Amino acid sequence: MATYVTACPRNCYSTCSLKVEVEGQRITKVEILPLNKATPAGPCLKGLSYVERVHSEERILHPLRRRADGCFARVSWDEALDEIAGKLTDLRERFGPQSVMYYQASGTKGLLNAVGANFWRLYGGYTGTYGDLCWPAGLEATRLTLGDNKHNAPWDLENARLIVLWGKNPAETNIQQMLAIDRASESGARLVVVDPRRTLSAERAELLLQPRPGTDGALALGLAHVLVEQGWIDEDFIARHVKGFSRFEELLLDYTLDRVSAITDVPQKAILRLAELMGRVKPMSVCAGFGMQRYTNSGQTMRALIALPVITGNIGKPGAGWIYANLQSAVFDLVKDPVAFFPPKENDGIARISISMARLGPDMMAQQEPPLKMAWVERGNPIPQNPETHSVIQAFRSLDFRVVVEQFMTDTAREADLVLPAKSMFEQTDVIGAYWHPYIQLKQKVIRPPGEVKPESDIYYELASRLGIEPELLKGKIPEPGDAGVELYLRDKLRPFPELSLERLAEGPVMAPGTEEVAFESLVFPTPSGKIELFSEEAAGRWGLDPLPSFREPDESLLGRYPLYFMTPNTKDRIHSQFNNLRLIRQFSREPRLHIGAEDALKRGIGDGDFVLVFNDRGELEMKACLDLSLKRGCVVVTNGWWIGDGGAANLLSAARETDMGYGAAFHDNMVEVVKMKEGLR
Ligand SMILES: Nc1nc2c(c(=O)[nH]1)N[C@H]1C(S)=C(S)[C@@H](COP(=O)(O)OP(=O)(O)OC[C@H]3O[C@@H](n4cnc5c(=O)[nH]c(N)nc54)[C@H](O)[C@@H]3O)O[C@H]1N2
Ligand SMILES: Nc1nc2c(c(=O)[nH]1)N[C@H]1C(S)=C(S)[C@@H](COP(=O)(O)OP(=O)(O)OC[C@H]3O[C@@H](n4cnc5c(=O)[nH]c(N)nc54)[C@H](O)[C@@H]3O)O[C@H]1N2
Ligand SMILES: [Mo]
Repeated sequence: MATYVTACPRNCYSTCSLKVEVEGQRITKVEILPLNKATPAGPCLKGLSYVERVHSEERILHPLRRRADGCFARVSWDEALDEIAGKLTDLRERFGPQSVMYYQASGTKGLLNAVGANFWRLYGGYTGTYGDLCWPAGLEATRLTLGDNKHNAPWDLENARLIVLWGKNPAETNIQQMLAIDRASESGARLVVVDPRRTLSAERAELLLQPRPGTDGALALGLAHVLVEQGWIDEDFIARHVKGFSRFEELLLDYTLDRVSAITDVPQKAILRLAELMGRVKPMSVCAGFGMQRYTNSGQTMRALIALPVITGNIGKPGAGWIYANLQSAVFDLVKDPVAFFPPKENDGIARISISMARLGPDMMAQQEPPLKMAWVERGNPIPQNPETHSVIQAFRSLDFRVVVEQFMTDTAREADLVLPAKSMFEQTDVIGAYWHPYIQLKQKVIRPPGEVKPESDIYYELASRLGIEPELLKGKIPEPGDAGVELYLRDKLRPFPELSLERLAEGPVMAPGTEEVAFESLVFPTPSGKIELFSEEAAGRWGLDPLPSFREPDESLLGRYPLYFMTPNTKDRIHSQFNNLRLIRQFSREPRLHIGAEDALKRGIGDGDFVLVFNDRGELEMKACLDLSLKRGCVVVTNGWWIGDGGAANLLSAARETDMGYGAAFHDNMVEVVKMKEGLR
């Protein structure tokens, strides 16, 4: 038996350091490696299920070709790669390289992910995507306000005396943050949650505010109104470091307690209580999740939220801050997010067309000159995960040729002509960062890829040689197949950072060079004015928005066509569409359920376990109802990530729509009706 140090590369805050035990070519145990100060305990349920996931009999181990009858049959790598190279050559000649779409998403972190784009550039260009499904409205709001996306180290939360979890549910999505919250609570810190659902994270909170979805901007402005009125602000901090406070103060006049209470459906008393805590208890950390930044008004919402730690002077101090995204470990990126998500400039030297991640389906179908003919998908499952699933399916079906690189037969892989088997996290070495803690980590290869699995970098290398691309051109861009090639590639990327040698990383996590454990401690803000910008000309210039973070009702509730907010949060049982096919996970999460409150259920004659139809004008889902007293009236919930075959693919109901800034996806701006299915319909 051998033990290795590695790290989990899933798209998750925690990005845990792990220790794995290996016997022969089998992973036998996955444990936490407590050297990472942010992830001292764990692993989560998914971490425990890796033992099953890697060796699952459902894993795709060979290239598969769709036959004329629609079934998949095993083909050799030579057949698969020859066919792809033939298509690529033909399409480039007839329509140009941009007739091929390269789609990649959040399946795994790593420096080697860049190899894909390197290949497609060498191919001569491609159609790519801009924006992101996850968090860019909040990233852009933070960049506009504070100048940079960074926050205090996760363990610093213990120093907070007031913790506000706003639209974040770490008990399910960032379990180690709950450890810091526990330690803070033991020494007397106060905990408040703002979420339309009474989440697992709210169990220990002294106060839960349940705003109507999408109205958090108004709530934040109402809180700021009370803070200013009561003099609970840090005037000295504001005078030195804040731009636009007097105009912000004027804006607040409109957000009186009674108006805000009416908009948000939060009792005035609760708003006053939270304002008083924010005004009197210091230091305060506002831990903002991603929930409220996936609406059509989200960027402005997030700007209004950031104003709360700003006007109370809770920036640049231990235990304080705006805890949203910590990109301090993104040292390898030349431009830090969110700018990285913006559409590439016309003249960036690469013949590239870029379409919106949020409007993937409609934009794929709308593309002309050249029209899309082929798609290559890796590290993503866009059919259930991108908005407007039916249009994504239609767009994929309208192509001539589809390649999906996958570990499992997902909804997207099922649409492919060729499915290529993908590596797991244990089968190729890579270097990964994180977006919550500041560590850089080595994700080690600890077993050989099973069956005929090849890492993407090998697949690209072999395709490149089939396309006649000179090996000279691949240097530093696509590693030679095999471990030595990968090592060379990684050493090259690490060269500018002597503290990040592969040897050092093999011992455990290393804090990124230049990490500030207390972010913005120097009170330098890289905004145009050098100050924190509550008034942002860039917000107006770039996004056509009010330079102040004024509140606007989200599109769908403005329309008022359907009565129920359709919420699709994450769950402890999955990372988005991954893990749910495993036996361990199925024991916790067998089938999708429509969670609905008692009042909304009674009104519709729905009982617990009844089959219901959830619908709007974009689609419908059929599933069992689960009566749930933790929900705000008017809200129903299906966790996202179910596959179409499970009957719970939430994006069948969402609209392909962008957020007001940052090119995010406004999935959550989604309203539905629910009816009980008539007996006999099932
Ligand atoms: N176990 C697990 N962990 C994960 C993931 C996972 O899928 N599973 N995914 C990872 C990824 S990629 C992400 S992006 C993060 C997400 O991490 P979180 O942001 O913590 O999770 P979400 O479920 O997206 O949203 C958080 C909360 O926002 C609430 N919410 C929705 N709309 C509103 C609103 O209008 N106002 C307010 N105040 N709250 C609202 C939801 O009820 C939910 O409880 O988690 C990461 N960690
Ligand atoms: N309605 C609704 N929709 C949402 C959300 C929501 O809250 N509500 N959340 C959104 C968010 S925050 C996110 S981040 C996205 C996530 O959506 P995606 O980025 O599409 O992520 P996953 O669903 O995790 O799918 C990743 C796929 O990558 C595969 N994979 C894993 N490792 C590798 C690898 O090394 N190589 C290859 N080739 N494949 C690999 C996995 O098997 C999996 O099928 O979903 C978004 N969709
Ligand atoms: Mo995400």
